[in-house]
Order: sequence, then structure tokens, then C-alpha cells
Amino acid sequence: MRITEARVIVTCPGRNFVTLKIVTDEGVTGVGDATLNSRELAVAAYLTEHVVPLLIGRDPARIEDTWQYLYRGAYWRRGPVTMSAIAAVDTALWDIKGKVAGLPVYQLLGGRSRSGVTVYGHANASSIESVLAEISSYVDRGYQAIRVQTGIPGLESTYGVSAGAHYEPADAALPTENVWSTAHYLDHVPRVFARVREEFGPTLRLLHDVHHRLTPIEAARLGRSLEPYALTWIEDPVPAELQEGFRLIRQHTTTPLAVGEVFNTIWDCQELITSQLIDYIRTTVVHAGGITHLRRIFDLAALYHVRSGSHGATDLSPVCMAAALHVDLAIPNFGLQEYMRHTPATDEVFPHSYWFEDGYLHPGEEPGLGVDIDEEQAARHPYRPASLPVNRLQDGTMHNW
Ligand code: CS2
Ligand code: MG
Repeated sequence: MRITEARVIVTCPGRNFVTLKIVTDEGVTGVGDATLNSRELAVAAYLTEHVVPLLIGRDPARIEDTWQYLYRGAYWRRGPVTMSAIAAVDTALWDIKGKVAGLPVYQLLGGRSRSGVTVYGHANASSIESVLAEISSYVDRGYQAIRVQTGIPGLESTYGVSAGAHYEPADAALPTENVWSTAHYLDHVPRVFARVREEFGPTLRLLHDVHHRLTPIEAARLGRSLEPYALTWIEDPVPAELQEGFRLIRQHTTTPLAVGEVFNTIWDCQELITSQLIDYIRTTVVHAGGITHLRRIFDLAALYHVRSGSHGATDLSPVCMAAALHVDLAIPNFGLQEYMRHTPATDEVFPHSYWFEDGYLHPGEEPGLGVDIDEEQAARHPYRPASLPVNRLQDGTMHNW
């Protein structure tokens, strides 16, 4: 079997997605997600100009060699654009391998290690009282884990809380500006979880996304203030380039830490894992080099009691979600899978076999990944420039969004 064609498909059913479709001379095709929110065209160009020409004529069965060829052969290694492009190729090749074997990809990864993939939903609301209603609606649908984000009194806007039903952060062609106050935030968040625990009791699994906005000692203060509410994790407490900064957080609090959605290789989290500075690693199929590299990260994590908690926002396409579920089902150290639920318009472009039931997602038994892209539907939704916001402190200092 040989690769004869690879199409890079950019579509925007409400938000932009980039998909790679690999075609072989025996008619078997595979898909990979290459979406990098608000940098989509960078990855599309990297694929079109620098990867697709290398794929034509290659044996699609040689997944590892292709990964090494695209990683080592690029010379300029790592980074979200390169690794998202490699991820798309890798994911599509696993899809093809599953189809050729007549097996769902999780069977090629060692088979099922659990009955289903426990997911967490997003309860977002402007106030504490309105977020309680959101949480109830998730509990009623069987969710066993819920991320809780609310507005911050005194701040006009904050991460994770939207006006509409579906939270989509890339909200304008050019970056919108948000204003941030750590003081307002640290004062408010413990009150949110005190109220949530009062309402829902001690065992519902609660998570919170700090979204890179604190310093290590501020994160330590937040973690300590949330200890009475026993969260499953606080996520991205600080920007994680400084991996050793997590040591400072660790010294002060037992609140579990999750990080990794912006990571794109094992080297971004090697110290965090081997020094047990985190409890969950949130790397994803689409941004961390595909199934092949993600498994390496999760296998390293398993040696240090670190569990997976993969990113699953709506700016990762159903192709990524499908691939993630095959990995989640098979690995021994699965923790949680984020599941923000795509819109019906997105689901129409990406028909898939995964389904939700009683708080679990199931990838289905289709050979391969069980997802595809309907290229006719995709063509109906042209690309639309969309940028993620930026964030400044109240005095105008540039901060982390
Ligand atoms: C967030 C994301 O889902 C999450 O945990 O961090 O919403 C993130 O802001 C977006 O994926 C960025 O594109
Ligand atoms: Mg996050």
C-alpha cells in the first residue's frame, strides 16, 4: 500500500478546524486533526508546503518511521505548529492501520482497560447561583466530573464564561482585550467551591481551570484555600515554561495539579512528571505529536503516579476527540477526558461513532478511529479569521490569557 494523496481541509462550521485526509492506492483513507486555535493557517501551510510532498509514495503502515522522519527531518524541532502537523499525519496513519486490520484503534493499543472513558463537562456561569444550576444539569445527565468556572465580581469578563451556550474563546478576527485582577480572583474562587460543596456534597468530582494566570506562590495560596473542597484538580495554575516553579506550589498545598494542554512534546513535561510536581498531564493527540507521541508521554507519566487528563475543548475537532478516546480506553493510567461537546454544525461536518452515556464516552467499534470528514459539508463553511483574546492587568500590564 502507498500514500497517493493528502488533502489539507480548512473548514469553519462556527469555528475553524484543520483536517488532514490521507488517501492510499488501495482506497483506504485516514484523517487527522491539525487544528491549532487562532493559528490554523500556520499548520495548514506547514502541512501543505512541507509535509504533504514528503508523504506521497510512503508506506502508510510505517507509522513510527514516518513520525521520526517528520520530527528529525524537520531540523527545527518541537513547537505547536510542527507538532500539530506531525500529529495530524500520525493520527491519520493510525486510522488507516485500524481500517486495514479491521479493528478499532484501541485494540491496536493493547485493548480495552476500562468499560468507558470518564469525561468532565463545563459548568460556566456569570454568578455562583447560576453555576449551581449549570452543575445540576450536568449531574442530571450523568456526568461524574464537572469543571466549574464563574464570572469574577469586579471584572467585566474572565476565562471560560460566555454569554452564549457554547463557549468559544476565539471571538474576533483580532484579539479582544480582557482585564484581570488576581486579587479579585483569589478572593472569589474559594467562595464558589464552598457553595458548590454545600449544594452537591463532598464526592462530586470538581475541577477548575486557572488558565495560566497566577505566580507559583499565588497558586500555592489558591490550592491551600481550596483544600477544604477537595477538588480533583486545579489546571494550568501558572504558565508552565518554568517547570520547576511547580515545586513551590507543591510545597504548600495538597490540591492536585493538572497541566499540559499547551505542551507539544514529552520534553515540555519531563521534569513535571519525573519530579512528581503534577498529578494529571493534559497533553492531547492533536497538539502533542499524535497517538504515537502521546502514548510515550502517558507511559512516562504512569511510572510516576501521574494520570492522563487530556484537553478536549471545542477547538479540538471530533477527529481529535475520537483518537483521544481510543488512547483513553487503552492506557493504564487514564484519569479524565475533557468533553466540551461540539455544536451540531460541527458534528455534521465530522460524522463519528463515539457516543456519550452515563458520564462516559465510548469510541465505538468501527475499524480505525470511527470518525471522518464530510468534505462537501466542510466546503460549505469557509475559513474565518479568529483570534484568541489577550489579557491585561488593571494597570494595563500584559498578562496571560
Ligand atoms: C481551556 C481551553 O478547555 C480548556 O481547558 O483551557 O478552553 C483553552 O482555553 C482553549 O482550548 C484555547 O484554544
Ligand atoms: Mg484549560
